[in-house]
Amino acid sequence: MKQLDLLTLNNHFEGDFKYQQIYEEIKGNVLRGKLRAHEKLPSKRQLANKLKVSINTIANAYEQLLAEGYIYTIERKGYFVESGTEFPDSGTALNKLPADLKEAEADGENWLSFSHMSTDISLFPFKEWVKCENKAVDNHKKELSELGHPQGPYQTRKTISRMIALSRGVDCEPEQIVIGAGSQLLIQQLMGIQNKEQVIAVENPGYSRFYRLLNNMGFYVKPIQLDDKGIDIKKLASSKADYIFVTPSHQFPTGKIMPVSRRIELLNWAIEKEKRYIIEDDYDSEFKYETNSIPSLQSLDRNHRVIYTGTFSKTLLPGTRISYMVLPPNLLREYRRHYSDLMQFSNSLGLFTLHYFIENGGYSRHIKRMNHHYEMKRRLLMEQLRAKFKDQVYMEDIPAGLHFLAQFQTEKTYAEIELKAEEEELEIYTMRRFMLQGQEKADNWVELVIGFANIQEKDIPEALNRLYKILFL
Ligand code: 76U
Repeated sequence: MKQLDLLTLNNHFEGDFKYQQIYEEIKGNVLRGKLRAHEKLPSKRQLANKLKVSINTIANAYEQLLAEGYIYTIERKGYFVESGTEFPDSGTALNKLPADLKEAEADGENWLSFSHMSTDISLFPFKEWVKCENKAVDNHKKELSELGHPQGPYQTRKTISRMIALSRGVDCEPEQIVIGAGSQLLIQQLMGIQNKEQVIAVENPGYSRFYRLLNNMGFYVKPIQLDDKGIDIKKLASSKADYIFVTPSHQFPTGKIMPVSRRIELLNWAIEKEKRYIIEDDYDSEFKYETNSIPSLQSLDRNHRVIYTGTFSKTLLPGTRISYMVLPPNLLREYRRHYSDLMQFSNSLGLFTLHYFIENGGYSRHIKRMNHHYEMKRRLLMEQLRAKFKDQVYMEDIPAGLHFLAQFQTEKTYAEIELKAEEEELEIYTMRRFMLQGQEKADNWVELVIGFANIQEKDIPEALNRLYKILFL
């Protein structure tokens, strides 16, 4: 009978996992059809002698091949190749990922960033955070060993509900809070239970990720122009929308703060019809530099028409991935009915850590400190921008958030600016990212969204040199 040792089996098995190499070799021969169905394999002893390895090694390799069904065994006769195991093309190009899917290794060394998406990690209280994490491990072993509540641990929801009652006037029970790994996921869930025939209004300019998400979900999404108070109510009324996404505390990205008169108009629009809702995206309201934080739109609502969403991406770190939404009772009931099968989708350890971080005062201390720090940086950056660009720059001084809008007088197009920014290694976003529909740029002016959280003070002059080259050279 033809046996495996007639094949050119590799004789050099080295290193720690010899059995695995032998297994791979035989497997390859079976798949390529070099070993045919029902051919007999050499006995363990024969093969061990030939390959100068222990019988155990061969036994391990055969065991694995048996377990996966490449070979079978007949008592006292030996091992044979299983039928139906020939698959000649397998293995080739398996590891070859097409070039368009390959990710470049980060080469961020020389890059500077005016991104509005990051926070300043240099002042993050890691020690305190880790202490809270240790406390979470000590106190919650039982919960950590189980699947948690799909909306996140009750304790954390209770802490969040107390905190947003104090800081934002949000009126809710812990039951109404859904914690999730990112606002997009939460919005996707919330809108997943709505009728797809609905029109959804969003602010224009606005948050393109929500805009695209809603579009991809199949909704008809209508970008609504802003006036100097925020969303234009007349345009909203004529849009036929029953849902609106707004950022009243700090319009994204223009920074406008919606005055109470417009908030009341918006709430009145909502109660004109049953099942009309306002999604209040309160993504960075913790940063207000001259006034106290303005109460949320939800705090004015008496009819359960506002869905409030908040995030820890700006106050902690974007990578924390902890966001939450507050559902009015009717929507909560629908949510629970629809998602009764869903498992919790954030990390419990992170959520218990957050609970202690808020409870022991670390969170509010951090926000207070960051408010001072960011306000200092915002002022510094604005001063230096004015000094460098003189009357070629226009900025409205809105003391809030982690970014501001700046207009520059230049002939360049957004496409040219984005390309040149890449060359100059400066991360910066133009208004193009936020214009959801229409809106060509004004002649000779461009608008940039300048985030100041990430950039270090000492790097501002160099970043502005690069910006100058991007805009004018
Ligand atoms: C979030 C707006 C308008 C929500 C935001 C952000 O998922 O909780 C910005 C961009 O981290 P999440 O998102 C909160 N609503 O700007 C935060 N900004 C995003 C992350 F930095 C990205 O894509 O322009």
